Amino acid sequence: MEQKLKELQSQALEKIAAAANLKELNDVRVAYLGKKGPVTEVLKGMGKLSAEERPKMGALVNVVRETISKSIEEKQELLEAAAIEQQLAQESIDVTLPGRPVKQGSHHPLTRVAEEIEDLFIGMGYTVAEGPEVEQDFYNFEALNLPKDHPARDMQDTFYITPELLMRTHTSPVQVRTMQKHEGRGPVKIICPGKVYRRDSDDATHSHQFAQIEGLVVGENIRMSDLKGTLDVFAKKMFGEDREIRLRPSFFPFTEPSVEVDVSCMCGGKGCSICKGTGWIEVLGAGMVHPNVLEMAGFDSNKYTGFAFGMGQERIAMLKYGIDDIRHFYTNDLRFLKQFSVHE
Ligand code: FA5
Repeated sequence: MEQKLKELQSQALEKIAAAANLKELNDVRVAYLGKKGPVTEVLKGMGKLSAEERPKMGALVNVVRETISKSIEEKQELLEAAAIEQQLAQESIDVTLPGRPVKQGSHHPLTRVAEEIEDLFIGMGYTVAEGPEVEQDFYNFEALNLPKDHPARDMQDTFYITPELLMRTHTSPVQVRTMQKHEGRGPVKIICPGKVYRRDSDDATHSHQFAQIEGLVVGENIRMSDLKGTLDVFAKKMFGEDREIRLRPSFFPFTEPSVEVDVSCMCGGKGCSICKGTGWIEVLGAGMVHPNVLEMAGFDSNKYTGFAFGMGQERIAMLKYGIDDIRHFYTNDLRFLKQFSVHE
């Protein structure tokens, strides 16, 4: 029996030494020290021994059991330490590695242009006014000298919601609303940025939804020369000090006289593909506010005069940045948008 116990001990110690991880070590513990293990079996056989042999054998079993247990404990400590080492090695952080770049968003080119135009006019004493995109026929047309069935309504093909309610086709209704609020007392000096809608077919220069910025100044002794000077400052600040403007006679029902305003092309007048060889690029419509519009909004047209102008934000951005298709603004192609990022 003594011999058997010694064999068991040396077998167990060998297996403990060979255990590669905590699970294998636990298997050894269960196999040798568990209730059904060989050491327990030996203990069970003690009853057959003589009274002298029993204590000697009992002491030997205890020694074997303790030796195996101790060896398991030592090995367990070693394995646990190794496991911690391994975990630390796996989870270690190299603080000297370069950081991953954080992708930063940026303002949309249209927002940038709108803010630039707004800042420019705020700097000249204008305030920003806003109004609803779903507008009454009265404000969008009638109060702007465009009664029902007026042929000039065809100039702006309209999305109607009901016969009296529509998606505004321009930001001019905000001018009417603001003038009404002034209750006949000047001066009024506002710009109105915002989205507008027209039943235009989408192409390189047209969109069914686009953004306008309109300006309105009403006061005593406001003249056409004030309009011209204001737009000259606008063109130079927006496109460059060397740019000039020219006014061509035009027609809008709400202004009289009315003009189309061109800015000299970046080619310096030689003629290029952008100005189609003319040296000039059309940028906005403008004019002196029609007396009927002033009167309908509650202003005395004998005392007050005013000028107004309206431009498409996309067209201004296209000119400023040399963009050849208005649809780039709406298709959200990151390759396009990133070119306007100030971060990258
Ligand atoms: C008007 O909307 C007038 N309310 C502007 C105005 C205001 C004139 C005050 C006089 C006094 P017009 O329909 O031309 O005018 O539009 C103004 C600008 O909007 C155009 O010069 C153009 O830049 C832009 N625009 C017009 N239609 C579209 C479209 N479908 N897509 C993109 N931009 C457009």
